[in-house]
Amino acid sequence: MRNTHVLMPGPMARTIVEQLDANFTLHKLWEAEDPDRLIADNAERIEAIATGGHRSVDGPFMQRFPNLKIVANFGVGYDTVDAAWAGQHGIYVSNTPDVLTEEVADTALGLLLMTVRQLSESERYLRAGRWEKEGAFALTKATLRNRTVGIVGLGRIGKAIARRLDAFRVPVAYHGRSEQAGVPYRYYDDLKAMASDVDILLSVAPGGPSTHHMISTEVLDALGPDGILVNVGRGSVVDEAALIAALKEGRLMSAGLDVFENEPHVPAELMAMEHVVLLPHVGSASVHTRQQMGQLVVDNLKSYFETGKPLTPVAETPLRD
Ligand code: NAP
Ligand code: 8YV
Repeated sequence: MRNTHVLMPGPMARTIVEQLDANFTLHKLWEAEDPDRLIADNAERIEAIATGGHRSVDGPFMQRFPNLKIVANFGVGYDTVDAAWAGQHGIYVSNTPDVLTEEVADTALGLLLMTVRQLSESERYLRAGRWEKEGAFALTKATLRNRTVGIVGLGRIGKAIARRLDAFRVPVAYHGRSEQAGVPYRYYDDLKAMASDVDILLSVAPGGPSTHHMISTEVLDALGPDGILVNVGRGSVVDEAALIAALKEGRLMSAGLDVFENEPHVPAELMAMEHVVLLPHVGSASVHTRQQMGQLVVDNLKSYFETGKPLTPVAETPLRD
């Protein structure tokens, strides 16, 4: 494999870089003085791309490498890779499912509780010395008691979130393109109908054209003035301008967001809202889980070049015989 050339467009975790450096001929595009020259000089040789999901790996980019065989994505979400184009051109795309599921579900529950009970705001109140000077923090209007959560995208992570909510004795409903077998939760084929019936909408749906702005003004208005939106999926799923307007106008009570439309930019209007909880895309961000994700990126590449098959190809590029 030492003669196999791998392109890394942007920086990735040290363990990935070290292992790829040890096993392959690795080209670090972001370190090149002249990236276009590096690509032109090595285009024929490059057979794999390892990407952290921060740079778009689209058709025109992949097309520059005539012998490209596989794109290994760090992250279960691969909306920055044009997997459909890759599939049509016989190129595998792999992602990092399962190894992050429980971590992201933990984060989702943390964010849900922080939002419902205004825990960030109440901690800031204490740290500002206001508890001593002004007395107890105001009672929160929201609660998880007698409330229902509607999950958008009951996949691997959605199911792990639902299991946690079962333990909290919070009823769960869900929306997706198809009904899931063997789950006890109520299915809605219509997102707006689910939003009207639940108190909290929790999105863990993937990004990409099919989910773009799926959580719209209409859906937020169906959730209503006592409603709360939590998003740990992708920022593009929510119409962020519509969300800001709904929060400002009191048509929605609050939001807890780990993901944004234009990361790492977070709109100033959201920053100014004390009760809204904003996290910097930390769903999977523990040393333990990021190491497992990084190892799976390396193992996908090694498996492909040893056996002809990656370990975890995405749906658009299924295993071939
Ligand atoms: P998964 O198992 O593939 O689940 C995705 C779910 O979304 C499925 O239930 C799917 O159901 C549903 N879905 C897909 N397209 C849809 C559409 N157009 N409309 C409605 N529902 C749709 O993926 P996962 O492992 O749970 O990960 C889910 C997503 O979480 C990732 O794609 C990523 O974007 C995000 N994520 C975020 C973080 C973070 O740090 N915040 C970390 C990891 C993952 P149907 O096929 O039935 O529609
Ligand atoms: C990562 C994620 O932080 O797996 C995903 O889809 O969103 C996160 O686990 C991200 O992919 C790293 O770029």
